[in-house]
Amino acid sequence: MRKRALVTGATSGIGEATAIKLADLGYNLIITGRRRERLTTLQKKLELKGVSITTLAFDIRKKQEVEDAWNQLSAEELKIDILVNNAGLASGLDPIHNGKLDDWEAMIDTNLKGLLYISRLVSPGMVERRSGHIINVSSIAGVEVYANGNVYCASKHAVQALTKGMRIDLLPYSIKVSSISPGMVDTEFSTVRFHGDKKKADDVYKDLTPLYANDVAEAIEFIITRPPHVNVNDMLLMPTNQASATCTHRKN
Ligand code: NDP
Ligand code: 8X3
Repeated sequence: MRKRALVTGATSGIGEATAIKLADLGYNLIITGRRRERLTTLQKKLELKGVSITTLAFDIRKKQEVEDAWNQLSAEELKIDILVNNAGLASGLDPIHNGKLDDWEAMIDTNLKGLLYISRLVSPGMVERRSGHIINVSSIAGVEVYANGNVYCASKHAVQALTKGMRIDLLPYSIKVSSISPGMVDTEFSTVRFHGDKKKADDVYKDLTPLYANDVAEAIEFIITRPPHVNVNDMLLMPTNQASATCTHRKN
């Protein structure tokens, strides 16, 4: 029987690439995000690979929406082997004294509370079955702090702490918990961070070769294909042109 994975934030970037990778590996999938049409388009594309795809459109910040979506799943669909907690964003890049409360709430509610809502729903089934693997998409921002990254970095540091906490709590049930911490990945991330300012977003990746979403999906493939006795606790994955959160090598 095919295994099933749930990928949050599959409507673009790392989540979409991971969903494609998991479908190629033969996983049935539950894919989530707010943009319903994108989920449907991806569903049609992935079903051609012969796997079963369930789409759930909800705003992960809204506890009731998450629970209502979860309650739509069949008993079969509730058996989730792999959870990829990927949905997340940076909103704004301002010093702490100028930060926008709406940006801060969006990041904390999505990156932290959203991840918790989903994990709270999925993990009891894993505990019951004594198996499963949770992969939290963290960031170099969960390892380092950079100027004006304050709340985004705090949210990803919290993801790192939660990953460690989950690993300890789920240890008796043979459930693996991993995080992956990428540096710059060219997705919609920077366009979202700069509230749609494409020029500012493009400048982030200017004159260097960033990671692409598929690079992260391939790393997630590595993490989930280790033998049962091996767990990757955290994988820090950087572009060759980036040595740390703030140290990049640009061609010009
Ligand atoms: P994208 O903006 O391309 O993708 C973000 C995904 O998260 C989308 O599918 C989006 O779906 C979903 N999402 C965001 N907010 C919500 C919400 N409120 N409810 C439901 N889904 C939501 O960015 P990335 O692929 O780059 O980001 C994926 C993860 O990777 C994030 O956690 C990010 O912090 C992390 N990351 C990114 C890096 C980068 O440089 N790009 C580097 C390190 C980590 P929709 O809008 O349809 O709701
Ligand atoms: C995204 C990468 O460097 O903008 O998490 O924090 S960075």
